Order: sequence, then C-alpha cells, then structure tokens
Amino acid sequence: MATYNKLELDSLFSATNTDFSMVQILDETGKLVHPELMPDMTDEEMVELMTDMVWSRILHERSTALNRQGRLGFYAPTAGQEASQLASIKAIEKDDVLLPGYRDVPQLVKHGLPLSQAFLWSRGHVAGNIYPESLQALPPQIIIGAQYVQAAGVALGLKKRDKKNVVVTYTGDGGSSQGDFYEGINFAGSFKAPGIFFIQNNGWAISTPRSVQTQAVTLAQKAVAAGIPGIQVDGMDPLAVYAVTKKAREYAVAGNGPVLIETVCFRYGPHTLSGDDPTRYQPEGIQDEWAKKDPIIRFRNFLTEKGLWSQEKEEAVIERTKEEIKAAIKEADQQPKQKVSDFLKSMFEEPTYIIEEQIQQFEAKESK
Ligand SMILES: Cc1ncc(C[n+]2csc(CCOP(=O)(O)OP(=O)(O)O)c2C)c(N)n1
Repeated sequence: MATYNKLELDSLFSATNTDFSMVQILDETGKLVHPELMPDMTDEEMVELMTDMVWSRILHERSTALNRQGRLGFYAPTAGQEASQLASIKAIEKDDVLLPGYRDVPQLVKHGLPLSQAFLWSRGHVAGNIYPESLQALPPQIIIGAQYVQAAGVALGLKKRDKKNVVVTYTGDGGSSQGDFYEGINFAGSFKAPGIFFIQNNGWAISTPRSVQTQAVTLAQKAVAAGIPGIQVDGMDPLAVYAVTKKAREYAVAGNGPVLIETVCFRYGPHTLSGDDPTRYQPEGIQDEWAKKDPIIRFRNFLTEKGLWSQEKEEAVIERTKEEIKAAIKEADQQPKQKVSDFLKSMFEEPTYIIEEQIQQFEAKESK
C-alpha cells in the first residue's frame, strides 16, 4: 500500500492514475507489435472483419452522397471509426443486445437490421424503428448518454433471466461527461450486470475537443470510481479492439460484471451532415495526421502481407457493397408514406385511452 500524505492533493491524484496505457496489437503500418495479445481468430474471421470494415467505409461514402442528393435524412459520418465499430460488433454474439448511438448504424446492420430499415430510420420513417423479433437491439439513441442507463437495466434483466449474454452499448467522448454515463456504469457495476460499455473517443464532441471535455488523463479510468475494469484501446487497430471486446465479453458473461472500454479513434469529416463544418474548429492538418493511422490501411497491410487480402478482393467487396446499397435504397423508396396514426400506434404496446382516441381521429383524416 503506497504511503502518502493525505493532504498532498497531487499525490492523491496520481495514486488513482494506475495503468490505463493503450492496448495495441498492430502499429500504424500494420506491423504486429504485440503478438502475445493476438486474439484467437481464424484467417477466415480476419478476412470477414476486413470485409466488414471496407463495407462500412463504402456505406459511409454512399450515405454521404445519398444525403447530399436529398435521398437520405440524418447522417452521422462513420469513416475513421471502422475498427472501433466493426471489430467490436464482430466480437459479440447474435443474442447479445445492442444499444447503439446515432453514429452506430454499421454495428446495427451487422447485428441484423436490414439496411433498408436503417435508411428509413435516417429518413425519420416510423418503419425504420420497428425491428424484426429476432433482432436483439434498440433503435439508435439520440439523447447523449441515455443508452448507458438503458443498457444497465437491460443487462440486469439478462442476469435475472440467467442468460449467458451481454449488453453492448456505445457513447462518445462527449457522452462520457453526461450524468447518465456515470449512473449507467455505477448501476451495472453495483449489480454485476453483464454490460460492455464503449466510449468511442473520436477526439471531438461536435466542436468541443477531447482536451476540453475533461481533465481525466484517460476516459477509461472513469471506471475506477464505479469499481469496474476500464481499458483504453487503440481504436484504429481492429485486432486490438476485437481482442479487448472478446475478453470483456468473457468477463461479463462469467458473472464478473461490466467493463468500460475507451477506443481512441477519430471521425473524419463533420460531426453530422446537418451543417457542421470542422474546418471552423479543428486545427489545420489534423484530419491528414489521423488518416495516417487509418484502420483499413493498417489491416490491409497486415492481411496482404499474410497473403489473405488483395486489391482484387477489396474491389469485389466494394462492388458488392454498392449493389447492396442500391437495392436497399430502392426497397426504402417502396415503403408507403408514413402516417401520423402509425407513430401513435408504435408508442405503447397497448395504447392509452387518449392515444386510442387520437389514432381514430387521425385514421379518419388519413382515409379521406
Ligand atoms: C442530452 C443531449 N445533449 C445534447 C445533445 C446535442 N448533441 C448531439 S451530438 C453532441 C455531441 C456528442 O459528442 P460525443 O459524445 O463525443 O459523440 P460523437 O458525436 O463525437 O460520436 C451533442 C452535444 C444531445 N443530442 N443530447
């Protein structure tokens, strides 16, 4: 036990900062720098992960174009966060429950949401929020941090039902300053509920930089006060994100309680496509600097070196993805125009008397 003078606040402070150094397996060039941390993944699984990441980058590019053409509504860019998003979702099981934020559409689709429905959600169509029974997920949360509280509750539900599953939820660096964030990890910790709580630290909460967000040296160390493990991982390194998520899942499913994971990553481009301009608040050159750490380049180098990836393979994935997106947008276009009565019907399993009355009023109007 360290001895220190309790009135020397500096020493008190440093004693809480133990080891939150970043976990990394592949460096920026794709070189294996920590082989001892290598996750148990087959060649096929690694190729699938790379395929998912390329898919996500193309989805990002096409979503941006479709938004600018007025064919999509809300869109929060995901480029730069592929390792953080796709490697974490790959490490969980289909029956685990996903509680995403608004930037987590790629994970939602990989967890089973039809892409056409994700597009309808972007357009604000009620059909985008009505999920297939088999999909263990809630629609993306817009209220910053709120999903953390919901995740704690869902995790407790899983525990009470003796399910060997986890809840996975994501917020951002900005979200880690919200009250809900602390309540969520504290509650889950208190009940040893099986949750994996991600903070995707992409450096910015709209125009607020990470350096202003908190004086905490890392966001992972926020786990200390909740009495749960906190891990910081290189969020541009798919193998590191996968390895850490797998471990966290094993830990939570074994009944040890939740884990907090900070993925250090970057969002290329604006916060959303609703008018944000990062050149007004980001230092010049920062986007280029982070582009050198790109998760896709890093994994491409690693897999190509192993003879598992090639330009032809990547081009085939790109073509396939573009076709998939084309078909999904077509399907979304075929969805009948939404009605106010549909919204009202989706509010409660059993509508209240007042809502029932409103449904009837709107249905009468809509049938004219
Ligand atoms: C409770 C609440 N406050 C404010 C907002 C407005 N808002 C939307 S996104 C955002 C920044 C979030 O940043 P961060 O958590 O770092 O996530 P990122 O968007 O960078 O992924 C804010 C303040 C909101 N949606 N909800």
